[in-house]
Amino acid sequence: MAADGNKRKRPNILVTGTPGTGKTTTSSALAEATNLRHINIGDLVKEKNLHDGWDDDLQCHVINEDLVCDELEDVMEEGGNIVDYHGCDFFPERWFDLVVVLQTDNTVLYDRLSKRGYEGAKLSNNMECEIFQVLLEEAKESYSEDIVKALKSNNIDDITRNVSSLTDWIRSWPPTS
Ligand code: DAT
Repeated sequence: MAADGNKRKRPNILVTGTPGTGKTTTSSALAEATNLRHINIGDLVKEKNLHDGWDDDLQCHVINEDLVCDELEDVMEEGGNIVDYHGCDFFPERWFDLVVVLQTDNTVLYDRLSKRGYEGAKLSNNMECEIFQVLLEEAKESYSEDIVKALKSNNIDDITRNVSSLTDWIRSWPPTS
């Protein structure tokens, strides 16, 4: 557990994974089930201009990690947040009590990203990211391994099961031992 975890009345959870693995779908269902606050970092960056412009090659905003961390510090200290982002190495380690890494089989993910309009380098970069388990490795390097949990997200049943087990985990907060 994170060093500050016991002080929080409600836990902070990071939901990460390659784009298309179901972070936003899972996080919003989990927030609804538990009344925790869903923070979609991509949306926050756009709304509050926490970026350094648009990257034409990667077709996304260049996130300003310092501005994002400053923006979230108070709310994270309070607890009760589900943070949804396809990266995890720049947040302070102390923020999170659980880090969930969603994973999707290649053929399923390929279809989801194609439907979303990804093509060319953007599509292949994201497929490689999933094949090489980049987010799982990044999570294990950035957080204590005992709070990192990899969950399959291939179909609706997986979402239902994941939301249900994470809801149980949140309801039993704080841990007794
Ligand atoms: P992310 O936030 O990781 O980019 P998303 O939640 O926006 O992913 O989902 C991308 C698309 O895939 C969206 O149309 C919902 C669908 N999807 C995600 N996870 C799924 C799952 N486990 N089963 C079925 N569809 C899923």
